[in-house]
Amino acid sequence: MTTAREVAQRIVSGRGLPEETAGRGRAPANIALVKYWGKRDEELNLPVTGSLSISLGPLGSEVEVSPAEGPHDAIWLNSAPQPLTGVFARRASAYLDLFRPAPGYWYEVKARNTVPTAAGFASSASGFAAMARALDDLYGWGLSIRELSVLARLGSGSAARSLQDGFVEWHAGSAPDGMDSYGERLPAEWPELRMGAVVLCAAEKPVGSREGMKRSVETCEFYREWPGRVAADLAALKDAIARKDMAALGTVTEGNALAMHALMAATRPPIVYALPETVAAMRTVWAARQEGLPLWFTMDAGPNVKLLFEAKDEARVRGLFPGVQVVAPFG
Ligand code: 2P0
Repeated sequence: MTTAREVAQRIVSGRGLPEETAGRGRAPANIALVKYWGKRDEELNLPVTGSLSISLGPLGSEVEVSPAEGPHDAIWLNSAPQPLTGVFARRASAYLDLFRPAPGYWYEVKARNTVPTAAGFASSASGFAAMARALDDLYGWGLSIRELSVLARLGSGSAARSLQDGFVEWHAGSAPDGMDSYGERLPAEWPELRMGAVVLCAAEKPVGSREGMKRSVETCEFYREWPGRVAADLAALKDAIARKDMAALGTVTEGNALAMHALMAATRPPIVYALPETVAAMRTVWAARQEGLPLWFTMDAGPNVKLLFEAKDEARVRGLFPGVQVVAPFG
């Protein structure tokens, strides 16, 4: 048995009701303000550091899981059957392997993203969080948010942060089995906060984040500085959130993203996700801020830019970035 299956079975065995005909779950996408980049355990997706994200409310994933006839899983994404050899179906089936009651037991999975595909918010995080919820519903396990977060993490690290709305901190934990590595919501509301997605390039990224972060841990000589930087950024960000200090939140968020991209650039071979358009967008933000607009950005493992600002400044932000898709994380 793999370690991941052993951990999953430890959480769910002995629980549950007779299987339903289908289980359903939904989960929000999340954008990290302090980023996750690097694992201490690749099979269990255990991170080197904690991270902190904001969930995107209704934007995310919905998943329905039901037992199937076989002789293989049937995986659907946005109403389209997925080829079994494709990345999406292979990752979904590998995740289902953690839960099958017996070998040769098959599932049908219908996944739907409630994020416009080109919005730049799509991620595996909401998909695996919704899948964990759908399995919990199918089997009636009645798991806690913390247990669901651990299960979702086994599918994708950042999925640990997609079980709740609002600000969610993923505790790195230290246990070898990862039972203390889960997402927890901060007791904070910030209704005026807005996040904007600026899509600059929808093409597939040259290096996936799974491969990229592994490469950084192994070859980037500055990686040893990263845990200390993240610890300081997490403390400063939690303080900014508690005080609803937009400038402090923006400063920490933008600086942390740039530090992560510096790590990527110093990885061997180097990983540079920014395109000329990315740098131009960054300069637009800096110039606007110089002129008094409280606007900051963050970037993930790709060339697109996400903006952070407050509702009162939305019109000015739209003026600068006409195609921006704006989300109100607190509804
Ligand atoms: C994050 N990223 O904190 C960071 C910032 C990308 C850059 O989490 O291998 O898809 O499934 O654990 O969660 C993307 O990594 O990686 C990610 P796995 P995941 O949002």
